[in-house]
Amino acid sequence: MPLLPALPPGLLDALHGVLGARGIVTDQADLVPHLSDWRGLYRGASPALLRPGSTAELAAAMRLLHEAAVPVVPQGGNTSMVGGAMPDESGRQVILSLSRLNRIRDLDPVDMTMVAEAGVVLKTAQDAAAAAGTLFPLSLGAEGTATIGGVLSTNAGGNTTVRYGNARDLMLGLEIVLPDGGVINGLRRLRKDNTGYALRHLMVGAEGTLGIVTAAVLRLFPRPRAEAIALCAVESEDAALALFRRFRDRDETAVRAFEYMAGQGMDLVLRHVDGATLPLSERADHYVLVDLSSSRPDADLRGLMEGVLEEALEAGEVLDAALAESEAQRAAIWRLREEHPEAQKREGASVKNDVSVPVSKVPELIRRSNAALTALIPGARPVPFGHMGDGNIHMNLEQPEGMDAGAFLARSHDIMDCVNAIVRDLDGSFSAEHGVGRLKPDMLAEWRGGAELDAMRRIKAALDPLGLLNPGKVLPA
Ligand code: FAD
Ligand code: 2HG
Ligand code: ZN
Repeated sequence: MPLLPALPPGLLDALHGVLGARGIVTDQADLVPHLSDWRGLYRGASPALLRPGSTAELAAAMRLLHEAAVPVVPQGGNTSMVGGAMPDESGRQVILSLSRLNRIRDLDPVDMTMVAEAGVVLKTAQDAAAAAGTLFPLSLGAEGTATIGGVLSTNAGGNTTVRYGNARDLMLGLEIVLPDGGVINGLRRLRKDNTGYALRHLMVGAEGTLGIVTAAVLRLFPRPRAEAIALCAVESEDAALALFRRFRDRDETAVRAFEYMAGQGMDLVLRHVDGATLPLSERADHYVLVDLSSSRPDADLRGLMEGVLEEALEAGEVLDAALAESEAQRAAIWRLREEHPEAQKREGASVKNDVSVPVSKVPELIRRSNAALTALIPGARPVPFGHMGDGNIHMNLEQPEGMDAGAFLARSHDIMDCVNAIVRDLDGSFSAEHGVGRLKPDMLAEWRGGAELDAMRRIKAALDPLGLLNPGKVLPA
């Protein structure tokens, strides 16, 4: 296959000139991991992967690509659940990897800020914060691979949104390279900064369609000095919500995560994940993981946990509970939750619905969706789980045992429509935290049509008039 078939002659040499040999990959064998996504939904083609080593190199490369009108797909850890970082099949779209922009430029425990480049892996940022005696609280299953650029560009949520907010809430400033190579140096570590339009917030959640995030000022928090974690079997979805309210009413600031898991999903984890065991006396249809933390060393979180669970046991909401007694038990309980996506994948084909509703409506969402989905595809297995404390449930559906995976996936749109109809009825959203990507632009058109979509299109046209940044993502064609 000829190299860079679709790139104008001379561009490759010019890119070599600004990026150097390490900064450009054209060998198709080396591109393979960048051409398919975690879910296996898409397989793209690309003439080249660019790996700039600095913001200046990236800006120079963007200028060249802009002059040549070559489309660019930004890619961080490539853990997108909606094909956001995938090039299309045309072979014309260049992939821009931020992997070499991986320095933590600064960490200030007085300002409680960290300046991290886009390619810093989320876990590395968490570890750097911890090493400085602080906390960077964003936490999600893909944190060993997902990057700071990716989590900001998707406005990722994860497990701790209930307490710390989502990625947007954890960002104070951004360095951005625009589609024409212009650089916005907005790395201000200010809590107050009302200077014109907040362009930094426009980039968060834009999924690489408006600009490239090259570095960010992130907020840090005091590190936890007391923790208590429990896995509970609960009587129903309503009981799970009632338990959340009990904790919140007692001490709102203590709840770091409150995660719901259906029995079906836990069964899959226990079946597919090596060493996974249930620390409860028997299987249940509903579980919650309660994670409490405080920066006060004298906070009696164990007392809080035991007190609330006792009340909930008496009320019949909680059926059984296991409190972690050690770091190993804490990790084992979290593993039961975090392995849900992998266990579902190992079981077979599944369709994901990353939806949110007002917290009060989560039980109704789960109950109605379960009923509607099993009526739609008899034998299919609803696997709702996720971030109950912030209203975001992954209302996923696992294929019926023995059904052909292709035949099941052919029903994907029916399945998503089925859940979305309920979500709409409950005043929710079709994309809570994973984004729109390549999978859901049609939904965006349907849900956010009229003036809202029109305003989005005008913003896109103003910042990227040639439509070169991540084409085919977020906005419908
Ligand atoms: P990528 O997948 O590489 O890219 C995501 C999007 O951002 C793409 O549109 C890409 O073009 C754009 N992009 C990437 N970097 C930049 C940049 N520097 N500038 C501009 N645009 C950029 N998500 C959650 O919110 N909560 C979860 O709990 C969660 N759990 C997950 C668990 C698993 C097992 C997996 C596989 C994924 C999970 N995700 C979750 C989804 C995913 O991890 C997040 O969307 C994450 O933010 C993506 O980061 P990334 O670096 O992999 O980005
Ligand atoms: C999680 O919360 C992720 O584990 C992935 O957002 C959800 O697999 C999913 O649907
Ligand atoms: Zn999630």
